[in-house]
Amino acid sequence: MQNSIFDIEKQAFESIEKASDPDQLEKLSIKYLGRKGELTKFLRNISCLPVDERPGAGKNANILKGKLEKAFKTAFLKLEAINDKNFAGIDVTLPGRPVPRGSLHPITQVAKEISDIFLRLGFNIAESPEVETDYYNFEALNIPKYHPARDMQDTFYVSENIVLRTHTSPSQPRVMESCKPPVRIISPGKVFRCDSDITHTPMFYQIEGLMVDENISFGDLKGILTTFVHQFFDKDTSLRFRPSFFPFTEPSAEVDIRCVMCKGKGCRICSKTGWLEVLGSGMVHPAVFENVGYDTDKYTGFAFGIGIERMAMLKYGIDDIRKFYENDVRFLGQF
Ligand code: 2NM
Repeated sequence: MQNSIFDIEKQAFESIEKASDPDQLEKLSIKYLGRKGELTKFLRNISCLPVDERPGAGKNANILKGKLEKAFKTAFLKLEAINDKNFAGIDVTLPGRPVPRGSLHPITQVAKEISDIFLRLGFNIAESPEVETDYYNFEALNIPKYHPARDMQDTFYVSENIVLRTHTSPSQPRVMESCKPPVRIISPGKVFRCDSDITHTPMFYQIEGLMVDENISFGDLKGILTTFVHQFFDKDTSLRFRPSFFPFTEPSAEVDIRCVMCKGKGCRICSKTGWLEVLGSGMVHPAVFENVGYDTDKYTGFAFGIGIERMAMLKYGIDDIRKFYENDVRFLGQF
C-alpha cells in the first residue's frame, strides 16, 4: 500500500520547513522528487489505481510536483542567504544609514534673501540674457566706446558687438524701452569680468535695482537702501553715503556700513576705517533716460548695484570669495 498524495504533501512540507542546511534539503529533494522518490513512485503507480481515479490522481500529483519544486528552490535560497558571510550577523534593529541632505548654495540663499526684501518693497524681478549686445551692456547705459569699463582686460568679448554681460543693468534699459514709468525692478543674476584673486572671480552675482517715476529723489534712494541694509544686516547698522562716480548715474554714491566685525573700532576686515563698502548707487543719468525715450523733464529715478558674494562674505564672515566656487561640500554644507 503506498502513501496517499496528501500524506506525501504534508510530510514533504513539514520536513522542508525543518531542514536547517542545504545538504539536508538536497536529500529531501531526492527523497520526494528523485528517480526513486515518493512522488515519482506515486506517479509511476497510477496505472494500478482504478481507471476512474487515474486522471484526478495524475493531475494532483503533477500539481504537487510543481509546488514542491518551488518550495525546494525557495528553501535553498533562504538557507544560502542565511549562510552567506555578508548576510550573516546583520543586526536589523540598527538605524538606517542617513542619506545626506542637500542644501541651497549660499549665494542662492543670499540672492533670495536680498530679492525678498525688495519684493516686499514693491519691486519686481526683471531678467535678461547673460550674453548681451554691446549696445545694452554699454552704450544704452552711457558707457561710451572709449570708457575704461570696456577695457579688454575687464570684458569677455564674444565678438566685436557681443559680450558676456559685465553687470545685470542691461535688463533695465530693456525694461524701460517697453514699459512706461512707474518702474520698480531688481535684476539678479550672473555677470562676468576678466578678473581673478581673493576678492574677484571671473563669474560672480549681482542684484541691480531701478526705480523710476515722477518726483523720485535722492531721499527715496536713501530710504529704500537704508531699509534694505537694516533688514539684511540689522536695524542698528549705521550707513554712510559717500560721493562716487558711475557713468549711468549723476550724482552717484557709494554706500558704506559700520564694520560688521569690529562695529567701527577698526580691524583687518575694514582696513582700520571702521566702514565697509557694500553697494553702489545714484540718480539715473538723463542720458540713460534719453536712450530709452523717457521724458527727462517728467521722470527721475535711482538705481543701485549690489555684489551678492560680498554681501554673503560679510554676513557669514567668509574671507575668500573663491570658496564659493570650489564645490567643497564641507564648506557649502554649513549654510
Ligand atoms: C550700480 C551703481 C549705480 C545702475 C544703473 C542702472 C541703470 F540702468 F538704470 F542705468 N542700473 N544699475 C547702477 C547704478 C548700478 O552698480 C554698482
